[in-house]
Amino acid sequence: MTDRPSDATPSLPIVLSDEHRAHDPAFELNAGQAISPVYERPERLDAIAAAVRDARWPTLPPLPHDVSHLRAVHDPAMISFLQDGYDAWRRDGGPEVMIPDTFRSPRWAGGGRPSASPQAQAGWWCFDTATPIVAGSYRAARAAVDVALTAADIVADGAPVAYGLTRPPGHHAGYDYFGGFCFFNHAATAARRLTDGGRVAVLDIDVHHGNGTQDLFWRDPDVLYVSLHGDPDHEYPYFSGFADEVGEGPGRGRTRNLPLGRGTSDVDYLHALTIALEVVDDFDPATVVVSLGLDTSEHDPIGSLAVTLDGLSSIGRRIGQLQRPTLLLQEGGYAVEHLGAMATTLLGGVLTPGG
Ligand code: SP5
Ligand code: ZN
Repeated sequence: MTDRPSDATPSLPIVLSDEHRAHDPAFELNAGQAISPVYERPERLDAIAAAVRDARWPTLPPLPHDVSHLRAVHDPAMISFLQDGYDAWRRDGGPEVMIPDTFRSPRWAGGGRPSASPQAQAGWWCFDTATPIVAGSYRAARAAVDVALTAADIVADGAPVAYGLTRPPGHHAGYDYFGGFCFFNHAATAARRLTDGGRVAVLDIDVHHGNGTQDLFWRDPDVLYVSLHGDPDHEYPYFSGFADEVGEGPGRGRTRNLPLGRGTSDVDYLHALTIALEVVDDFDPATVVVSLGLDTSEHDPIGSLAVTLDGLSSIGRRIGQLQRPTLLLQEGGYAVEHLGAMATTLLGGVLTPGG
């Protein structure tokens, strides 16, 4: 399991588990595609795992963590739904892939409420059609949280940087909702845990706005949320990530959104990243959590930006130049054949910021 670190770059502990493969739905429902390709599939993480093993970075399995960490960021009733809702759906005659077709609108009189039907339960907690649930989804999602918390512990114990290979992703999941291929918000869970050691900045570089992470820390002065993403005027999740969303109450000014235009190239991306990193540095966090989406890539099948491999190297180096304890957690990125090279290139930049 554990490999010798390479001579070329400093060592990077990487936490990974095969449990993610238990989440392997046969299809997704994406807009305008009757039955679409499965973008969020096990091969994504397997590709990154193969590349980091080739790079001879040390890998280690996750340790189980108490559910109290998860309950610090998610409604216990949603955790219960994700644990038991699929079986109830199946007992009720529901098909093998659980995807709701009916969602509550908050404009229904009184806000609406879910009946006892498994259909209602699914449409109550989930906010989109592209997040299929199968028998192993809960197990995979819980394992991803353990991966994130294990990597967080390594940073809390003094490592300058650690990488959690989390799948399914997490940043679209909020306190009492999930969607966007995400079930549990492992970056938020890790950030919450890391506040034991002081202020935490979450830097979200997934191409999609991390609406769940933003919501979870919206009023929190101790956790900064800074995101670079495709402008919601064209990019999922369409309803958040606007530049004027800055947090509220004691958290006002502790949320910063930098929406980017279609086709944004390396130079424009790096310009926005410079601004984002100044905001992070001004906050003076004890720890930085990076929501590491690789779907900013020019090769990504669903992302709208055009970041190159060179760009990812620069992004990594800029993050490394912060010179702060850093926890990297995998989010999106769907160009499977490019993911390994993209991940190792970005990580190489983080480890050798002067290189
Ligand atoms: C974690 C993460 O990256 N979640 C993203 C969820 C995006 N879901 C909507 C995907 C829309 C796909 N549109 C297909 C366009 C094909 N050209
Ligand atoms: Zn994404």
